[in-house]
Amino acid sequence: MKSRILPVMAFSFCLLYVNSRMAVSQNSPSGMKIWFNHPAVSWNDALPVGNGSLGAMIFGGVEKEHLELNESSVWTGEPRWDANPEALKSLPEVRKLLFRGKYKEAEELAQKSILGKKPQNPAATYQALGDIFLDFGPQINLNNYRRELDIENATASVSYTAGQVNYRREFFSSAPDHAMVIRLTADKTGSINFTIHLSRQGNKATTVVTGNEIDMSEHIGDGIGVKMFSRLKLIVDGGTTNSNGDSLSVQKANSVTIYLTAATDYFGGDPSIITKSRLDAVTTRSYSDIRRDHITDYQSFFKRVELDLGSGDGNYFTTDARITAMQNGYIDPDLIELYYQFGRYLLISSSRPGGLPANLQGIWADGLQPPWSADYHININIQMNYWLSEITNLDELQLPFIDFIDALRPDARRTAREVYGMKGIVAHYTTDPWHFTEPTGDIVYGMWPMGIAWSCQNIWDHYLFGGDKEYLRTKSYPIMKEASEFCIDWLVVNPRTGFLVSGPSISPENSFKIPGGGGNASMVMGPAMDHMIIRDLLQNTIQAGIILDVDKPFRMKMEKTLEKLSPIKIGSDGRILEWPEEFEEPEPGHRHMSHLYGLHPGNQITQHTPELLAAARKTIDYRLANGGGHTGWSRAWIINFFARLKDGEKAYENLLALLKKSTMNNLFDNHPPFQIDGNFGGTAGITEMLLQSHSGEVELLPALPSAWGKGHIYGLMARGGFQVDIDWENGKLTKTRIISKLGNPLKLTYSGQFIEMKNTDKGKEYLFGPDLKSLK
Ligand code: FUC
Repeated sequence: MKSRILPVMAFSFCLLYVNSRMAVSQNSPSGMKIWFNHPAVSWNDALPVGNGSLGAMIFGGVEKEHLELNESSVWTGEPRWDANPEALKSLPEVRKLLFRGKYKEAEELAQKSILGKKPQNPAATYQALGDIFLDFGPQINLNNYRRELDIENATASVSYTAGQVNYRREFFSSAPDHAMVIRLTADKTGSINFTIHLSRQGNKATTVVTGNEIDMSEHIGDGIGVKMFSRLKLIVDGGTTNSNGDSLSVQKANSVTIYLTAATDYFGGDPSIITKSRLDAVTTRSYSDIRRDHITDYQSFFKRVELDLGSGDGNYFTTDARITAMQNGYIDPDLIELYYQFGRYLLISSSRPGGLPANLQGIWADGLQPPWSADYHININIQMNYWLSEITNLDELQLPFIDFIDALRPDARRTAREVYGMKGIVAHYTTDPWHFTEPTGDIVYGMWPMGIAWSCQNIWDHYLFGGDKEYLRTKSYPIMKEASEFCIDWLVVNPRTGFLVSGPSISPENSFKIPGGGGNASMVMGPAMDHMIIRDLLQNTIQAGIILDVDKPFRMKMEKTLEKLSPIKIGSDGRILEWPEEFEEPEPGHRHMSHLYGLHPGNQITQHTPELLAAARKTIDYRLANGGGHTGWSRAWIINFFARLKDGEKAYENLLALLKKSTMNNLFDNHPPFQIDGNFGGTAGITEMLLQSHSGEVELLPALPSAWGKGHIYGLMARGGFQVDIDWENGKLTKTRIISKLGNPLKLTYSGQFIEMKNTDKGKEYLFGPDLKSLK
């Protein structure tokens, strides 16, 4: 494989290199392409495509191509009730012990009598759908190899020259046609020869070859799980096709198009029928029509936002080279643009209305037992998955998350009633497509009843950005109301302070040293984050009730509760208190920063609460000084924190750290292992640096770093239904265009300037200059 010599202009760029093999460039800028000059060395290096539910990781092997397939509902397990029958009667005792500071005793009792046990072996888990292997046999005189993902069109390709023939493979997963599509071409007729397999790890699937079709099915999880079915069909132009056992062989073809459809019985229906009707439909259409419709569909989401941060040489090099260069200090604004849009690409490819939400790995998981079962952790991870959806103009893509939380309600109502004897709905740190909500696992992560309450912040935002009152009435408000009902029943008076506190509960996954010795504990009466989440929830539910003009008595009850809810406290060292008392911290650089929820994604700590803002600053500086931000999602959250602290330099510094320390060569976020929340949180963080609207006004360029002297971002959304375009030069606003989608009043601020428009006209655009004076 011969590689291109480095263009002189990028010499300085290459000085940063240790590994010349990667220093391959091209004449045109990469733009919105992630590309490599070698096949994937592992799953983490492969390239993701997806249509919201059906996806693949493409490895790009020349002699042997591998696509690891995923379908978002391929889950083992089943609906179960694993609640601890002792919980209801043990709760008061646990609370008493905690109020008396008997942390160890309280945890032993709660672990034994409140937390249930989920079957661990096997645990319900998300699994890969299967694998497509294309065996092309030995290739000679290999040259010009290129593997790329074009996130402008959501298409991937592999191209190379072998034996004087130029070969090309194109891949995409079409949402309109519910099919994965692979197109093989060559610039010499009769040159395409390969054998194709469709298989599944674990060797329990049944594969049947009929004509030019391979069908694969399995009732996964040894019958405890979904029934899955997938169909692969070849449309071959020229040459011959033969079946040999469980594979098909194609000889001397001019071109081949491969279609794959897949489904499970998770949403009901017979997957063999669903896949057949989809396959029959797509194979009657021409490849060019299918490709055109796929791109049109995808771009209807992608093209809504455009980011330009200026340009550099890095744009001409392979993506892995650029990541290495950035790790060596090279500044590559185009790579940040690519990373930004990759976050949006991943959401469009892993979350579509009517489907399951993006899980811990979106839809892309390797094998039959991915980390954390690639489930739905709702103690930061899935909420973070959707932080970018509204602000980067992809609001429809949040609907699967809201539908999912809605679907938890029957179980969540039972958990509230039977585990705690309370009204409303409750869920804990994680769940899965079987919708379990009861408290399980270990205290340090399991004894936390705020999963749904937190998710309601995303749900309320969907209304604030879109203004869809009917959706609020029929979907969002009912969820928020029931979540509020639980929180009101859950809160108890702290006999020492008289305030209402939440507990037994934890500051997610963090511990403290028990005063006076006795080791570490994590469960208390009154972790700061719970109160911030509950304050948000009740305030938002009251607002929603006012907008819908419903439930006045219940609103008053919520008001009363808010008056007595334990306030945010600042400790003697000026930091926000994470727990009710100033405990020593065994892990001061802990990845979770739950007590900063009020700064982000909440809006209780803003420029309008300067004392709390200063305390939040101290809190984040302390975390970072002790090694904080060491997981991808944790670093992504820190970018959002510094954006909300209006510190563009620190936000930028942490963005570079995210790319240098927690991003793989294919731009996947690295927890480690691969975890998608960091990608989504990173894109949300960049957006928060350029536009904010959480504290009652639309704020332009709140945290613009000096590194981004000139640029623009178009098509962002702000609460109140404002679409915002921003241009800047020399680090200063030059102009902004604001379209009022809902006709709401507009409060606009930039660099200390402020204007207010008591009325805006629905659909009308408003242009403002750097002084916020109207340009019209
Ligand atoms: C929470 C986090 C971990 C990981 C897991 C999926 O438990 O604390 O870091 O992200 O979710």
